Formats: sequence, C-alpha cells, structure tokens
Amino acid sequence: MIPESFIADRPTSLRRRPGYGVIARYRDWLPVSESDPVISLGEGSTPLVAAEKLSEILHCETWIKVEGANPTGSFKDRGMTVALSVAAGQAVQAVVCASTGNTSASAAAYAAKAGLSTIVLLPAGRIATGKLAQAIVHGAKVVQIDANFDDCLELARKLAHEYPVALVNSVNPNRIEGQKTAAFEVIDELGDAPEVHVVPVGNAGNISAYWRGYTQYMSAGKATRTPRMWGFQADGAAPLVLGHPVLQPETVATAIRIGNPASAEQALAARDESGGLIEAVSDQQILDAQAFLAREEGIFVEPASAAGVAGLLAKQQRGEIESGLKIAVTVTGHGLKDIDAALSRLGPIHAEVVTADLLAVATVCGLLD
Ligand code: AN7
Repeated sequence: MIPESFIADRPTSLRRRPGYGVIARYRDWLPVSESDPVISLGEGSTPLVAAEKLSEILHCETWIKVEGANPTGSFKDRGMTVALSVAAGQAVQAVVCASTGNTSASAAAYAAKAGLSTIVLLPAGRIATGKLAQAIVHGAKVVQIDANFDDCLELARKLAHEYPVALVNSVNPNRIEGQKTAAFEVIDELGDAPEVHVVPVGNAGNISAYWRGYTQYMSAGKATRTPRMWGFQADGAAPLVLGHPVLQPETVATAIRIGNPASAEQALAARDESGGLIEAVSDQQILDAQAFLAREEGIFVEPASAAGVAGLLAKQQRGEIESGLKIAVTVTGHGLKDIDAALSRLGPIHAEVVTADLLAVATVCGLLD
C-alpha cells in the first residue's frame, strides 16, 4: 500500500498541464476549463496505419485508425480523459457507467488516476474477460445486472439522478467532445478529411463524435471537405438499420450488443448530413474481418472493432464501392480484451511441444521439406 501521507502530498500542479494526451493536444477545442485538473493517461495520437492489403482489395486508398493503442485498449479513453477531468474539477466523489465492457475499463482507469471511486453496471455474463479484469483490477465496484446493456444504462442514469454519482456514459456530452479528437487526428495526419470514414456502431456515440470533429475542423478551415460517415452494426443488434429498438440484441461482438442506442438521433443525423449510411454485417463477416486484420494487416482487434472492415469487404463484394476513394476506417478496441472470441473459431490452441532439439524444431516447422 502507498502510505496515506504520500497520497495527501500528491502535487496537484502535476495535473494542470501534462504535455501528453488528448487535452494537451486539443485543449482549445474541448470544454475543459483552466481550473480543471487534467486527468490523462496519454490517450490519443494513435497510429493511422496504411492498410496495403485492404487497399488492394477495395481499389481504394485505405487507412486504419488503431484505437486499441489507447491506454486502456479502446477509443473510450479519448472521452474519458475529458469526462473525468471535468468531474474532478467539480469535486465529484464517484462516477457511474453502464457498459458492454470498454467504457467500464476506461472509466475505472481514469477514475483511479483521478482518485475517484467508480461503479460499473454490466450485463451479467456478457462482458469479455479482459474488460471485466480491467474494471476489477482498477478497483471499480463491479455490479453485474441480470439484463442487457440498455437496461444497465437506464439504471445508471437513475442512479446518477438519485444519488451523488456522476454519469460518464456517452450521454455525458464531455465524452463525445473528447472522442471527436480522433477525427482531428485523421485530418492532421492526412492533410484533409478522407472521402469516407467507417466506424462500428453500438450505442452510437462514436459515429456522432467523429461527425462533430469533422464538421468543426472543416468550419475552422482545417479541411476542405467532410467524409461520408459509414456505420456498421451487427445483424442481431441493428436498431439503426431496422429503424426500431431491438429488445433482445445478440451478437458475438459483445461490445456492440446494444438494442436501443442512446445517441441514435445524432447518429442518424451524422449519416444523413454526411450523405453516408448505416448497414449491418453478420457475426461470420465480423469474425472473418477480425481474422483478415490479424493475418493480413498485423492488427489484432476485438470482434466489434472489425465490424467496419467487415462492412467494407461486404460492400466491395456487392460492387458497392467506387474505386479510388480515400477511406479511413476506425478499429475501436484491442483484440487482447476478448481472446475467447478470437480463439473460438480456431478450436483448442494448437502449438506443438517438442524437445529442445534443433532438428526436432526444424522438422515441425517444415524447414526440412
Ligand atoms: C470496441 O463500452 O458501448 O457506437 O459500454 O467497445 O460509440 O457505442 C462500447 C462500444 C465499438 C461502439 N467498438 O461504439 C461500452 C460500449 C468497441 C466498443 C463500440 C464500442 P459506440
């Protein structure tokens, strides 16, 4: 344990302006005031990787924004640094969120950094093990609810309304503000907006955040255009495609197993104002895209994160992608969060055990053939 005296002496000046993270990079664009402490773990500035194989298949210049490279392994950290900085500035003691996993992992980490306690409400048995581990290890009070995400969010809202805890789901506008910085980064790196930006869609905060980022940057003269926003949901959890809530959402991509997205209205506006679309992909297409990203592009993502790439590959097969487009696609979370899903398609782990003998190793590796 760290002695109490050390905690008491923690220098608050360190929290004013760390030189790293989303707030340091884009402070003028964010609702963080001078008096707010900056709660950052160095999120943002994630790789924008040139996707050579995907570009070849799509006949398009394609870039992958790797959000799994954030401190807790997902894009949620961009919004959480802003939400927790503002909460800490308002002397909030505790935060609460409902989550399909990544929001809770991020909230728990940033609240730990801020010295606040965290309550997370999770759909029982439907959270990837890595994400559950993150919330627990960071010290959150984890409550599993015998219900789906949409019910958990309803409870979290009520808890924040009735008790002195701040809600840090993306219905908290500071979350969306932080998440929009990913669009800034894409423009800063490419020199202009892409023609299409592709994202997985669950609770629909992120597609709304990107659209806000793109439109704000263009209004400020930082880009000459905004991209068409293309969102992809999972077949079994596609309320925005169906046009009505889904009562019992189901998909292997547990992160986007959401039937009644909180930001539905903003997401549909992003789709329509950008001239974009929101479509659905099957679990098989998601798992195939996950495997493609891992084996062909060297990027290991969790299933939900592969939904955008799955959508692009499906549209290409149907002849629905014009050649020569400049496309950015966001992969939202790291594959290590959900190794059960990643390995499930492969069956038991197959790695031979041999004696520590050069010839034996060379033989099983097929090097003697
Ligand atoms: C990897 O953690 O909703 O459309 O509670 O974890 O902004 O909801 C996660 C969502 C995509 C969908 N990819 O983003 C949660 C949660 C990953 C995610 C999404 C999520 P939104």
